[in-house]
Amino acid sequence: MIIKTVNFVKSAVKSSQYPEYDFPEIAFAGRSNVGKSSLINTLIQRKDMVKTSSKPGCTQLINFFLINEILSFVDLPGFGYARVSKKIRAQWQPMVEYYLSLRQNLLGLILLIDIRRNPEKEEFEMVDWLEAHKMPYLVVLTKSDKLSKAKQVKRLLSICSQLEREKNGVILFSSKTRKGRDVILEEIENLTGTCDD
Ligand SMILES: Nc1nc2c(ncn2[C@@H]2O[C@H](COP(=O)(O)OP(=O)(O)OP(=O)(O)O)[C@@H](O)[C@H]2O)c(=O)[nH]1
Ligand SMILES: [Mg+2]
Repeated sequence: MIIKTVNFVKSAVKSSQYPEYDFPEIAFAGRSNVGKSSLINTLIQRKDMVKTSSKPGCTQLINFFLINEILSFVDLPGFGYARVSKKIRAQWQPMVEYYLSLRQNLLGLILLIDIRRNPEKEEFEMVDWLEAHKMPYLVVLTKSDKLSKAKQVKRLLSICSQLEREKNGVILFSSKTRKGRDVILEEIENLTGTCDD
């Protein structure tokens, strides 16, 4: 898939604020600071279309982007960041849960996991939810540039076995080197049936 145009559509907290279009939609989810916004920037080849930060908790709203005027990407607020206040955390969880359960045009989800961390309760819960709802998903291991090639493979196999997932459903990625970008775009194209011509 070649990305020709990218438009930021809007930010939303509740369902009445979601864009009304029904283009196929792909959501990006994962722990805070895992690299969701950086992954989207890498896919769309814009340095800072989506705001990123070294401090966790950067994305606090659901952000919608329209790709090639036919496909929607959604940057979700990250889960599992302990340092935000209880009140904010209490708002985030339902925000993401409502989105996942309400959004009719959601076709698939990309679950990001830092290659150096093992999946925890939140990731297992997300996978259980996706399986229960038969929602197609891809697991992307981010920040692979932080490890040697040999370690990357070791971590890939370990995370696959923890998630009981086949190797080809888990992708090594780095927003620094852009490793994995083409594979992810191909998977999105397969899932949504969108292409550039
Ligand atoms: N080395 C390396 N750093 C990365 C990579 N991806 C993201 N980062 C860094 O990790 C930090 C967090 O990245 P973001 O993309 O803002 O993470 P996020 O998941 O959107 O975070 P929240 O919006 O807080 O949920 C930033 O400092 C990024 O530069 C990567 O592939 N390699
Ligand atoms: Mg973000």
